[in-house]
Amino acid sequence: MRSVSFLVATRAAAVLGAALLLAACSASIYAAASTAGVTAKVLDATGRELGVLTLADAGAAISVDGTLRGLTPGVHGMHLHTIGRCDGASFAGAGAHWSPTPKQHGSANPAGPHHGDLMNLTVGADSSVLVKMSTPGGSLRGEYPLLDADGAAIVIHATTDDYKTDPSGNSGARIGCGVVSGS
Ligand SMILES: [Cu+2]
Ligand SMILES: [Zn+2]
Repeated sequence: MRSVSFLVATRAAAVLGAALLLAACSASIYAAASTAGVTAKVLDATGRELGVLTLADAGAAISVDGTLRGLTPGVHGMHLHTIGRCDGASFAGAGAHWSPTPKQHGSANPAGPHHGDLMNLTVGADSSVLVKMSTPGGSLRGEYPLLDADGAAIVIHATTDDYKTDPSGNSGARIGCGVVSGS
């Protein structure tokens, strides 16, 4: 009798252990799917890769991090645009700036900014720039989701964003584009 109840207890512990292992596995899969692996591979108009940027939820904002190379030295505007496409002449497929609320462009605009308005990139003489910034609001998939049905793209412009001229800060042509994607 003692040995039978010991056996039952052992089997129960084994089942419990398996259940905990399963729970741990599905929890880590869920975490990976919900918070990691959202990136944008940025290409120029000729299809040359400029770098990969990583996007992540950061409070009531989205962080954008990475390194870009092969850009013209100087200052370039950069924004999240509202459609996850980089096709068309001058990457027109990316659409306008991501703006889930009715705002105008720019942090220096009293009626702004768009959620997709980022800081200017200052590209050094070596043609590279370290990107470390965040959006003024929104989230990847929570409130004001960036990753809605039509996705999003990150766009780099030829010249400086003045942070106030609607709709795109007078930042010139679109010279780089990356579709935001991830599981
Ligand atoms: Cu833009
Ligand atoms: Zn804008």
